[in-house]
Amino acid sequence: MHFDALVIGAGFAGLYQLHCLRDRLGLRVRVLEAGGDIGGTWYWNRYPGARCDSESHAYRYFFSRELNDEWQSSERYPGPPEIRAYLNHVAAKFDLRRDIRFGARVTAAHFEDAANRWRIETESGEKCSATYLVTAVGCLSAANVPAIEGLSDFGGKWYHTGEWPHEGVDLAGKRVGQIGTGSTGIQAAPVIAQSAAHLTVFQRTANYSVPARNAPLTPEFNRWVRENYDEIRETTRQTPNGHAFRISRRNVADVTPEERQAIYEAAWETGGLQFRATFRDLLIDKAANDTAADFLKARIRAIVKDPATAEALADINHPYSTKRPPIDTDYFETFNRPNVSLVDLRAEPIERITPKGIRTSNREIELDVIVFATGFDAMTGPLLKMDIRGRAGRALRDAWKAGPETYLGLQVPDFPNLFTVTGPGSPSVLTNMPVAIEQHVEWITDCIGHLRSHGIETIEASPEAARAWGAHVDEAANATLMTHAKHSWYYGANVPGKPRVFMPYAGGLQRYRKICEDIAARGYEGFVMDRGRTATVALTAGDFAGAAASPSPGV
Ligand code: NA7
Repeated sequence: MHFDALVIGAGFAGLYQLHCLRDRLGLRVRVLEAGGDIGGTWYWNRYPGARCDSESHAYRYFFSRELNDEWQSSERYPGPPEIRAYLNHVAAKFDLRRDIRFGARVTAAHFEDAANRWRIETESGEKCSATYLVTAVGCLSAANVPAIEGLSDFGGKWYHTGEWPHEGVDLAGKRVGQIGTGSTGIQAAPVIAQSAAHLTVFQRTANYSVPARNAPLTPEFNRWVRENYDEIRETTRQTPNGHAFRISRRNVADVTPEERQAIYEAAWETGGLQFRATFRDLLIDKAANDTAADFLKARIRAIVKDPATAEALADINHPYSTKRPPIDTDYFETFNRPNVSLVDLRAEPIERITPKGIRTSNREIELDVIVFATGFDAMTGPLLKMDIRGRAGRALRDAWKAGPETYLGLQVPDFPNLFTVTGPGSPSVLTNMPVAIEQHVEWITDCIGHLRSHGIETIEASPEAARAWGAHVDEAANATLMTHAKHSWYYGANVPGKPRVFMPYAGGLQRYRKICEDIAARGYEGFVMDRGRTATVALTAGDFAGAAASPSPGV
């Protein structure tokens, strides 16, 4: 069967892309989704304590005021069931389900040069073709289970948080080992500890965390959200990270140490990701960052009663927020429970998994269940899991051998009519995702609309533009302190053998939006339309609005 557009994935991105292409452009669209229902990352992430770190009033679509008015969030941060309920509401309102096939995992997508179309195949052998291929596969959807020797011999059960069984896991009375202390592990540990007989947390890298301070939302707050739709929407568009809070304009050095302490204390009480919005220079000036880092480390030492555990938890050696900053509910407090212990893997690394548990260099810890909160093959992983081939059979896996090469994170040279929503090289994971998703989906929709109204068959990134953009992505990252945390999934460092390239665009979503708009307004500069018929425009990193000159990192 042939479609105008084939969309892979039915999360926030895929649903909105379907709506835009079908209902605004009138295209024949099919969505293929590997999961059994809509939700994307929230279909899979059902681990204990799972919750979105963006606040409910911003973690939503903004394309429809009516939709905003209809939806009531129940808590400050939405949990997976509420996000799925929201997306179900969206799907029903815009009648989206009829064009989505579930349980359809795309395994291959090959571009056929002669016909200018994509040929797509699913795991079950289903085949179809499409003029445009849009990947809406999410950035954090390829689970990373580390290859620790002995896992297959383990006598208990093991789970990755990102592929948690939908029926739940009964941890009551169980000895649970949790590997990983990123955002996920920090959310999961306090909840697992409540039911497990004993929880052992295996920490390789200590992490900062700020209390989330989740709470029920009042009817007054929900009314405020309805009444201030325009302002909230505008804020998410003006900030570098797409959240509904603004980043302070002051620098750390603008205030006295006492004032600074009071500001941090107030932010700690408010809770959430906005802690990093307290000063504008936290991510660009190491001395400024040190003040936040010291404050947060002091909090850990004040909360955790056992001095050795407190020291291991506070022994953090990357600047604050240079890895994805977690927020938590009672994470550090959890280590005061009698049934929780911490294993510092820097002092005693894991040697192997045994039939009975985990053996470190010092001892064997017996376990009934191992929880891998070990993250994802981020950003490129979900794309490279599929066999995507562009012109002349060129594999994306080969094109990206040395790291992802994209133009704006939207297109790849030699892969015509392939659009990657929140692809590598776009702000994506450094933002409140739905806002970045909306921007991408709308840009892609406008672009496809332009192609159709101008009788253009194909569009692809020019190699020169992709090279220039890659240089600019580097430049934007280098203008921040994120280069101090090279051991992060932003750099692909969590997956052995993955190229070490800073993947998201750190120049800020508001700046990125402007760059994308300007490029479209200049006739899609840097893109090649109907290759062979048009000339390419050579670009350099300097063409992108001098973003590195006044860094405003989108994190
Ligand atoms: P992250 O942030 O990648 O965290 C994974 C954690 O697992 C982190 O603490 C890792 O330590 C640890 N890890 C990974 N592999 C191992 C091995 N082999 N041994 C011990 N520890 C290991 O993933 P999350 O799921 O927490 O968060 C991902 C994003 O989802 C999050 O940022 C939000 O955007 C939503 P490391 O730091 O690599 O030393």
